[in-house]
Amino acid sequence: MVKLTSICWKAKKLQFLDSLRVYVRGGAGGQGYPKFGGKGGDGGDVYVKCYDKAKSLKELAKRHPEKRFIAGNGGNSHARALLGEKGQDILLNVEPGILVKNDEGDILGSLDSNNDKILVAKGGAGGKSENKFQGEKGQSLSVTLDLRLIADVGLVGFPNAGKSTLLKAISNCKPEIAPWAFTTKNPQIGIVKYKDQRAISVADLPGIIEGASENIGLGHRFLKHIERTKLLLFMVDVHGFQLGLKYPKRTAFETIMLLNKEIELYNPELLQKPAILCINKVDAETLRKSEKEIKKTEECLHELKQQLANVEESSLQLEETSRPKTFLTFDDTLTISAKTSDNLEKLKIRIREIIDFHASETSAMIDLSTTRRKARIRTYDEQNTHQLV
Ligand SMILES: Nc1nc2c(ncn2[C@@H]2O[C@H](COP(=O)(O)OP(=O)(O)OP(=O)(O)O)[C@@H](O)[C@H]2O)c(=O)[nH]1
Ligand SMILES: [Mg+2]
Repeated sequence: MVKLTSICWKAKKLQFLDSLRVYVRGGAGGQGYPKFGGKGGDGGDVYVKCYDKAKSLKELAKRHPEKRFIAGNGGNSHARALLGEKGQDILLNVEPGILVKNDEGDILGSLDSNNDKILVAKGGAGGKSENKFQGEKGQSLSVTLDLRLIADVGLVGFPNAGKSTLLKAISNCKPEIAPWAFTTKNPQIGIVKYKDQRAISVADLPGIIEGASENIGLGHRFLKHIERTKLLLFMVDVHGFQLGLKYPKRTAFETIMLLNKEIELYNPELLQKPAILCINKVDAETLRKSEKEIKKTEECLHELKQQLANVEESSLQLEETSRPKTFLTFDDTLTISAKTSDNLEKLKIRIREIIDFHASETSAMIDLSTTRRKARIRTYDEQNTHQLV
């Protein structure tokens, strides 16, 4: 694989926060009253709860720069009130799509639907005869709130392929579009509406280039956001891509292989997802192009079609390290012009059909993950809770 180590395209200021580590601690249990057998109150618990109107992780970090969430201590038992009060719980509201992990990397739970909750730090038991009337400490740990966007379709492609142009053309989203690489620095979601009110969400992701696994470009940082999509939409510029004069010119076929390789390096399971290939910039005649330009596009398209007809053999032209071990299989391949909206109605229909076709498989997987998730969600008393953000 060609190393592009001399460049670092990392965005200086990433506006978007998709991972936040916070410290959580349950409250301490209150002291018991040995003389009359009085019990101290239990310490409050810390929960993370999915709330679809919750502020973003970035907002949460801004409002709580100390990133510490500590529940209230249980009340002591005393002669006038032998049962100490329970400490105040903390409820940390987060947006859907958050995975909660501890520092060992264990997943404590996944918060996808409104009101899903996870107990992250239990309060200590109040003082009673079993603990010699000494209130116990609450659990304390650091957890990472890791956002994985929930969208039906993920747009995957080299920079400049026209992903944002497509999103703008088919959805309500108004992403930035520019004729240079890495215009999109943060994922954005647009909603595609159909005449019968069906809505499909599409996530535009920052462009990926070869070497992303070595953190070239924006690296693999955003690939986690395609993990939960139902369909991957690969976009390639029919003319290929070149980052700059110092870098190799990649044909459209090579960009497909390199995307295939980068995804394989990130998580080979993602190659099994339903996928569509969009060959972009095959423009309608409305874009007054010179004869030479039209001829060039035709030649590129012809070459690409031949290569796609025999992927394995064609991939031999790539350096061995850039060649994927497992090839993507596309449910459909379409030529489009995102700029002139050519073939986009057909693309919208195919997106929907392919998602629906794979729906039974997907819903089986969702059922499984829901069962697992539900097993992790503890019920608790909504009273006595301090709601956060
Ligand atoms: N001729 C032509 N140009 C297009 C088409 N689609 C996009 N472009 C142009 O290609 C350039 C890049 O488009 P973007 O939509 O910003 O590309 P992107 O894939 O989102 O790029 P990054 O955000 O950098 O990853 C812009 O100048 C677009 O106008 C198309 O169908 N035909
Ligand atoms: Mg873009």
